[in-house]
Amino acid sequence: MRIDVVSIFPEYLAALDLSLIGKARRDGLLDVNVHDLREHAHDRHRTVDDTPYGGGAGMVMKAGPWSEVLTGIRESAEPRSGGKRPVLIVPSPAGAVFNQRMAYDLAEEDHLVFACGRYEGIDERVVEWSREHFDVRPVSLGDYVLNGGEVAVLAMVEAVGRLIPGVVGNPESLVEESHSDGLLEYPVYTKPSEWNERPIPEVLLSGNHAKIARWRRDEQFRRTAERRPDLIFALEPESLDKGDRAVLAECGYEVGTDGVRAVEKP
Ligand code: JAH
Repeated sequence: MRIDVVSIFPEYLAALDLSLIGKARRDGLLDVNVHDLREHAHDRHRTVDDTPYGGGAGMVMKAGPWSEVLTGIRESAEPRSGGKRPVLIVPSPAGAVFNQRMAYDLAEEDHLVFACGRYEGIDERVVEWSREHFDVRPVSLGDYVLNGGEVAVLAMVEAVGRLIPGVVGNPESLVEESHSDGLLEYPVYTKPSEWNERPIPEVLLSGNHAKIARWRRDEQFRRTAERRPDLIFALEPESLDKGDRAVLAECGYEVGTDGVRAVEKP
C-alpha cells in the first residue's frame, strides 16, 4: 500500500518510522511518503494561509499549495487497475467518525493520501476540486478539536497499517480484539497470580477452557453495558446465544427479534 501525508509539520510524522509501522515500511509492505506543504508555497515567506472571506477568527489554508502538492502526488502514482481513484482522507472535526469498519475498508485500498489541515481548515474549493481525481473522505477521530490533522493521521495510519497482511506478526491477535465483534475486550491478567493482596479471577486458573471462554464473554458484555451502552443497542440479535442473553438480562437488557432494548426499571 502507498500512503502519502501532506503537512506543514512533516517532523510530526517521524513517528511513522517507529515500531510496527516502521518495520512494515522497512519490509516493503508500506510505502509512506511525507510531503512538506510549504515546499509548494512560492513567495518569500512560504505563505500557506490567509484571512477568511466573510471575516471571523483565525486563518484558512490557501488553495494553491494544496492543489500543487496533490497534483504532484497524483501524477507520481501508478495509473491503477479498474481506474480506481486514490482515497484522500481529510482529518476534520466536521468529518464522519472513524471506526474499525473504516479501518478495514481503507486497508483494502492501494493508495491513501492524508491532507493535514491546520488553523481553521483548508479552503473548501480544494476539497471540491479534489473530487475530480480522488475519492475524498473528511474523517473525524471523535468530537474534540486538535490544532491540526497530524495526530489524527498518526492514529489512522496505525489503525489501517496494522490490518495489512504481514504487518502484524500474529494475525490471530487481529481477530480477538475490541470492536471486531462489536463488544469491548475482556480484562486480562498476568503473573504473579496474586499482587498487592489482589488475586486474579479464580476461573482463569481452572483449566476449564469452555468456562474461561464463557466468563470472558460475560465480562465483555458487562464492560460494554457499563461503558458503552450504545454498542449494546447496536448488537444483532442473531449473533447472541443463550449465555449472551442471560448476561444481558443481568445487565438490564432484553433481546427481541428486532434488537436489544433496556428493560424497564421496576
Ligand atoms: C483541527 C484541522 N477529531 C479529531 C480531529 C481531527 C482534525 C482536527 N481536529 C480534531 C483539525 C484543526 C485543523 C484539523
